Amino acid sequence: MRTLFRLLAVISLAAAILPAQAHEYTLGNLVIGHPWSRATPGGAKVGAGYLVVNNKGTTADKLVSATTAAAGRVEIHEMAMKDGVMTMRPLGGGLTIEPGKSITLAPGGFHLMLMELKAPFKQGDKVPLTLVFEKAGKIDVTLNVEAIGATPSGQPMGSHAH
Ligand SMILES: [Cu+2]
Repeated sequence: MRTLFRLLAVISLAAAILPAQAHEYTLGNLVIGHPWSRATPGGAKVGAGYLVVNNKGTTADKLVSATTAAAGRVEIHEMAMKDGVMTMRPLGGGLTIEPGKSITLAPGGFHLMLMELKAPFKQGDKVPLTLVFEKAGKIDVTLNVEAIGATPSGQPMGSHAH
């Protein structure tokens, strides 16, 4: 009884120490780190999805698509400077993750574009998202919705011209 009590105390302590928003998923050789999104301003019909995929395997894999009940469709986008202007384009062929490498989807770079949002994202929301990889298959993850303008990398956010 006493041991059980102590165990429970340890578990609740661990839960208190771990940052609430750190979460990761493993799918075969892929490790998906901290999927997150930003709260959307009122009336916005698009949101974004950010995460890190680390390929611990020996062959390349590819993020080919994603779906969510929270949006009509999801596109994989790349954002880059072109002639001094931030532009964005869908990556029709998906996003390759080389073996031993990781790719980061983050503000100002690659991101998932959630189109036709059913409702605005509010800080603290948990948005279910299914990622589809060419080889590893499908996995359900949760996007943690953070504040509008949240930038974990500390980089200023580029304009998101949709
Ligand atoms: Cu986009």
